[in-house]
Amino acid sequence: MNYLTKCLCILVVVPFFFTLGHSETPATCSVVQGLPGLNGRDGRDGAFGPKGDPGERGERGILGPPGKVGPIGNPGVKGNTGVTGPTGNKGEKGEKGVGLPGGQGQKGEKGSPDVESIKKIMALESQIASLEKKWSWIKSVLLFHGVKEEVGGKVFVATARKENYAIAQNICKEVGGSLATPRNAEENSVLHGIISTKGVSSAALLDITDSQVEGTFTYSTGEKVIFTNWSTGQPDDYKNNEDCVNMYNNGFWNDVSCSSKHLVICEFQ
Ligand SMILES: [Ca+2]
Ligand SMILES: [Ca+2]
Repeated sequence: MNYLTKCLCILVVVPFFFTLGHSETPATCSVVQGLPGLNGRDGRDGAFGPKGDPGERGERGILGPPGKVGPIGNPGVKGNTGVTGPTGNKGEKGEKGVGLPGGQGQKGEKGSPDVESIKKIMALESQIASLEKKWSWIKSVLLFHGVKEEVGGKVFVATARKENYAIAQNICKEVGGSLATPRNAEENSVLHGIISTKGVSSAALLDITDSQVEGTFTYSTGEKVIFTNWSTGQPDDYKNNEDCVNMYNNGFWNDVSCSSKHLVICEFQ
């Protein structure tokens, strides 16, 4: 019996069996035990069921890739002016620029003399005033005593006073001169001429001394004398107390005590 025959027998016998089973008189039928059939094919898919309830919210997924750049939006409303920021640091010094020469300026006003010129003028005015004073004094000396002699660039002026060396020096210094001091034979002769008019016993002090080093005569400036006209036997430093010098009315010199008083004759140059 092939497979198809077996299937047909089963389809015929089984319904018949059930029919007999419900009758009041059981029928008899020989039953032939067949072989088990093969598994049938899968049935058709059923209809779709109703939509289920939404599931619980899942965990946040990983950030996806950036999307495309969207279109440019409309410009926003202009904001308020912000607060002024702090002053920035000073920038570095720039390079020296090259400027164009400027135009010629306007003519300036007449200026005043500079300070140095004013000082020189004031100094000259002071000197002139001093010379005028000195000249006035000389004229008065000449007016009252009438004795003056000029030799080279030097002028000898005799006073009527007799003083010691220190006072005689001051008298002449106060009027801008110094004690008479012949530095050559010609000056010595001129001074001699003045003294000779004052009497045979007259003598005039000279601006010469050996008070620093005995026997070494110098002018009051400290310079060593360059001309002398000592009288015979002089200088003798009599009693070790003769450090000043005078001129006799014969024109010769003698060392004398500085405290002794003699004619005061000044010289100017
Ligand atoms: Ca002496
Ligand atoms: Ca002497």
